Amino acid sequence: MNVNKFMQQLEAKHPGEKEYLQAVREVLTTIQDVYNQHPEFEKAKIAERIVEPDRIFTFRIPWIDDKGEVQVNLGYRVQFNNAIGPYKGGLRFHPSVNLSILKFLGFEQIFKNSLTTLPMGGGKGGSDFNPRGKSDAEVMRFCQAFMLELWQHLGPDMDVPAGDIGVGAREVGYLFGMYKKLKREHTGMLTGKGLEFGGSLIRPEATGFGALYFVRQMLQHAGEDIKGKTIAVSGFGNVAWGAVTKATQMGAKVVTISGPDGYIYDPEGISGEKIDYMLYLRATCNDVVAPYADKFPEAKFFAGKKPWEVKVDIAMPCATQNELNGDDAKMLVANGVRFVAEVSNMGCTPEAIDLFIGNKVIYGPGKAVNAGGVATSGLEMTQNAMHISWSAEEVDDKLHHIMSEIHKQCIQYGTEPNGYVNYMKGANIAGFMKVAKAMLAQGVV
Ligand code: 2IT
Repeated sequence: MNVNKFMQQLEAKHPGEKEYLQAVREVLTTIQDVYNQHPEFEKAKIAERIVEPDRIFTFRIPWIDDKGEVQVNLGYRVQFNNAIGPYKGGLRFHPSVNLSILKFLGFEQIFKNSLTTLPMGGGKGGSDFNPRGKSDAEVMRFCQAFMLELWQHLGPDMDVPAGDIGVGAREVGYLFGMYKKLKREHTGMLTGKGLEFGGSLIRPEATGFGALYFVRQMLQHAGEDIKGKTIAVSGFGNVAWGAVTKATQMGAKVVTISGPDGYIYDPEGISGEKIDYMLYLRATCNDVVAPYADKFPEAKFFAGKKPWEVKVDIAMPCATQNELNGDDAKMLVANGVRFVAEVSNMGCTPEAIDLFIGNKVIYGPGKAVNAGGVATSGLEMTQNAMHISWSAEEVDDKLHHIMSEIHKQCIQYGTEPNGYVNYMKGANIAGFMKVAKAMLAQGVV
């Protein structure tokens, strides 16, 4: 496989799908050497097959708003690869959603899910619907219309969606309700459900908690302690909240959060009632973090800026793809950042990643760092299949164990001769090998 030639052909087939092409190029570039040592992969055209989804559903979602007007959104489900388990991955409801974004997310999900050690394939879906500013009744009608189209393609052993940006417990509840009615079955075909109807304890916290378990291991492996370290976090949603909560419990100091309006710098650290206030800000649904600085005067708000200009030991993007670019990386490196852990999917641009690796900053890619979310979804599937529920402690123990296993795989495949760990390479190779071997064993299908 020659990556440049391969990418030229792929680009000709899918012109303009820039996030998807970016995600594919990153994976193929890092696995190229290993791939070329396995002629059986080339012979079975594993690369050509793994970059194309098994199938994609796109559909129109008509619904009626509170004024009685008809609204039309677009819906998607990308069933990317089910070689190692049923399609698994979240639904994103956000006005920016398009096929390229869902294909990049679905592609990443294949390798992430493989890393979790659990039997889950890769998928992703969503809509350009914006839940912000909508009433509960509107969100419910939209979710029902979405599920009316998709339900026949979902099931606990077929395809198991969950939340992502814009899809939380409320949306999952409405989606589940409609599925259950249409299918006349109560099965674990969605994760992130309410605790009363099959949800798992720790699922809401899992992405952020898992990320910190992983970051602590990255530091330990480099001979450092997370206690006392300063962290810049972006975003202020569910994932950022989990990350800030666990980082603070571990004795680190989180000094930033951000929203579309700018970022907050709190030199005293975001802890205690300030973490609760993040939840309040989110619940007001105005998509702003500025009010934090009015409530806590020791903090400062920087309008229209990103938190990457602050001097910290660890940077943790927790918002969305490509939120940390080359210029941001230059500032972080100049300010002596030691670790970057992506909690958002593909949070860093390729230029930023090159700068981090080139400067020996230890960089953890989203598919390893944020895998605790989907891993706990996998644990929810297991509990549903067994018709039991585990205690918070049991789930948290399993989450710990899974994050350690992911870290181990990154070390195994990503350690360079000089001892530097290229976590991106490690995660991509480890994630890929398992899926590729499964595809080989299953023949040309
Ligand atoms: O990006 C992700 O891994 C998620 N949004 C969670 C997916 C899941 O199935 O729990």
